[in-house]
Amino acid sequence: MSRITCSDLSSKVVTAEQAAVHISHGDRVAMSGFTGSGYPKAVPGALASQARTEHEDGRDFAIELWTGASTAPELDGALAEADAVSKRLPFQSDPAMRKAINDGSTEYVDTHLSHSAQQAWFGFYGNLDVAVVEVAAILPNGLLVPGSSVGNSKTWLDLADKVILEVNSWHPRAYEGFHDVYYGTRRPPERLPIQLLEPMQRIGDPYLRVDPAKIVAIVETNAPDRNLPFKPADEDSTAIASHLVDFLRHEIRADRLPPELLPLQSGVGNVANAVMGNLAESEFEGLTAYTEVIQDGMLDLIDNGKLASVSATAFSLSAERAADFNENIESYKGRILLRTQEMSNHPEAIRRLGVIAINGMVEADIYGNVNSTHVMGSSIINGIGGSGDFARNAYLNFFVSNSLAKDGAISSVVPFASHIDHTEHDTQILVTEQGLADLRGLSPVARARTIIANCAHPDYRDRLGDYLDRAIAANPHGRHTPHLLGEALSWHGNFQATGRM
Ligand code: 0RQ
Repeated sequence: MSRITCSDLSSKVVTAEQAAVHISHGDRVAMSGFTGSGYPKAVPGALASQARTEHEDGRDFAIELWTGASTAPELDGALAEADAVSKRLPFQSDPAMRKAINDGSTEYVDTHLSHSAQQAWFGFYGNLDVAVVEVAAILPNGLLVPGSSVGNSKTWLDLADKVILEVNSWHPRAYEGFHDVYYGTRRPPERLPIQLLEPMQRIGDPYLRVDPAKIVAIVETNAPDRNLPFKPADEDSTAIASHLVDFLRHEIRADRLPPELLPLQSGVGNVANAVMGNLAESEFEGLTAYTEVIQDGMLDLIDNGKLASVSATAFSLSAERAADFNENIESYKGRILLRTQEMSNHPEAIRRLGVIAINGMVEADIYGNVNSTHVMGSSIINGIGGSGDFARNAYLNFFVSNSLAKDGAISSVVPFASHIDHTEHDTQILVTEQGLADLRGLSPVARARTIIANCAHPDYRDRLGDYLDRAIAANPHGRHTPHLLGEALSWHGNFQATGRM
């Protein structure tokens, strides 16, 4: 049965190539999609071909590209390879897009994921010309059923002058009822409190709305989401997960956490997935999650009954897990709710609910400043994503990483972070396979001693201790956060000069 049951809109169905013609050089184009889910599958490729033809004919063709978060090779990859993106925001993880950003051909505005929708509303990014949004179905009354992500789709549909819809029948039709789209957003000073008092509370509508007059094209597809495989948990990620879970037990014994914990947030990546795996084998019961992304590990926790419910904005599943979910979607109804990313990452909700946030990092310095985004201070990996939204507002926040990278040539604990996404004021608990540093309530030098002793790899521990001791000795009037300024970034310099820190 057709997924487009609105007779007024059926006449707008065209090919992806015909739809892409509505996008012009210089347009600001916002697309759906979050961590490889719910992004348009056909129009971006057609747009990339259009850009190549324009370039071959000697004309410029590039758009500004906004999304929810990361997408996939068919979107970020295709457009970056066609040299068709002048500016990108708010988050990406595609190798071709990353290369274009790092070689300076695409500008990148790396934004907190809770900020992107409101900053677009405030007009900080300029007028939005076109929205390209994937959905699972269009209802007879013109309302839209989202698929595997909500992300920023609501805002893009509201703000864009023109709308192109992709209706993807790969998403189960039974997605109807899995979403909560908040329509109470106002600009200051008219803003109201967000009345979200528990993770699964509905505060919006199950559907996306769109003004039918703005719809210029509808494209039908049947194509899977990106679906990345996960590495099986290795010794290091298992060690990180077990330090973290032991710490949660310790907090329960100290009466700082209830036995069913507080709502969990888990970032993207293999370590985050391994932590969920460890929880699945633990004694915890009745857990909840208020997070951005649902990875395989969270579905496993639901399946084995440990996790009662999850509020998120998107899935990010392996191909096998996505196929299994699509087949058994009915059994998850009422236990999974997908919200706009404005709400899944809302500081007010995160702080009120008391979320426990777990995110990956690239490196931390001895004082606890965390770099989540840049290699050697200059090259972006992905972006800050939601890590800042959650870390600053969480009840407890953890940053996790191996203590070494690149076969031991790099220490992930350094004298000074080469780029700072989360300042020492925001980071509470660092975890590596070596151990866990609880920084709550510690002054900078005490934090440094704890991080060096508990998290740094033994190969680098003595040198970090020596740096700290010499920094204290050299700064008789600067012993609060002492540094040797000429040496603070020398470890990164060593790596660039010799291939080892
Ligand atoms: O590079 O693949 O070339 O070897 O960085 O590192 O160890 O695989 O770690 O997959 O957990 O990702 C911070 C990137 C960690 C991720 C980051 C190199 C390492 C490897 C990846 P290779 P790992 P993970 C909610 C939360 C920001 C967004 C976020 C991230 C690559 O967690 O993007 O938190 N976070 N969102 O070799 C140089 C170091 C390094 C290093 C690792 N110290 N120096 N390179 N690498 N440490 C979700 C969303 O917001 C959508």
